[in-house]
Amino acid sequence: MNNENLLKIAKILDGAHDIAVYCHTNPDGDTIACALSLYHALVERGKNVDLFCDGEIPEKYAFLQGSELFRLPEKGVHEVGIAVDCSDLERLGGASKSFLTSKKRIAVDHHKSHHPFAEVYCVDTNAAACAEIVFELLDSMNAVDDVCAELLFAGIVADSGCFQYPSTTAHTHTVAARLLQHDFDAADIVYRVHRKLSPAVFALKQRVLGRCRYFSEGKTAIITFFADDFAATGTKSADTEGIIASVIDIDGVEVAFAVSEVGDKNFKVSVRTKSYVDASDLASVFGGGGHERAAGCRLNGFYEDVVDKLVKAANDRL
Ligand SMILES: [Mn+2]
Repeated sequence: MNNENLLKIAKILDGAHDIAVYCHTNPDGDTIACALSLYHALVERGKNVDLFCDGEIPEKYAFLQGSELFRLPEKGVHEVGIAVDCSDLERLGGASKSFLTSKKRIAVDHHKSHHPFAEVYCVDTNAAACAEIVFELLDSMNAVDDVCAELLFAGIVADSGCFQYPSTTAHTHTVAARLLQHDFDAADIVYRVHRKLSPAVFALKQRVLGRCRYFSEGKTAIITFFADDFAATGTKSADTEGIIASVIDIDGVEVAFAVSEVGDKNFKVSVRTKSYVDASDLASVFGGGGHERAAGCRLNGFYEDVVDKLVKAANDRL
């Protein structure tokens, strides 16, 4: 991490009165937590702060203090604009114009694909969550209080899969340990951010996991979300998130596919691999991509043909 840039950012924020904080589109727990902790810390210091996000805050994050204060991007020039967890200008969506009108522009991010778009930026690609970097920033300003600690902890839990993804480092745990010295209910945050699910999503999970299919002598497993499943449970495609984790966790399974029927003969496929198959390479067979252990692609055709193609691609790599 570039501490010099972090100190520079702290100085700019300290000297400014009128600040706008920007999240990325389809906001996740990390970008929301970073923005809200900055908001809280800066307001505590008497700053005038606006929170902008081109997109709705997911219901699960509505409990975070200040989440109701996000507004859609609007006109108005701020002294300083700071974007959190955004890898490039496009990630700000409709808020990019507003960001560009800020007199001074700052970015704090942790994406490997970060493409510099701000005058002053701090990017640490080793951070499991952008919240780790925002912690360093606020800590250098002596601004981390109980509210900031709770928010930043939520951001880290969200982006590290509750300290489970390979991106989790000793530094992630060190920051978490510092945050846990504050007064907030960490177990409650873990429940709300990482484990909580609605009865509707539980019903969806129950239907779909009950029909899990095995191939390649148990090394490949496929679950399928048919349009009927969404209709019967009152859920939508976005609710499938995370369900595949239960499938790749099965002992012996090396490749897991979650196939979602998103249209007529149109399927969205999530790929997870356990130890030696490259998920992004597998997804690339069908024009998709992603990371080594998690990737995605889209396939058209009859359902059984889609399954055959996926199983064959998996077999070629097992
Ligand atoms: Mn992030």
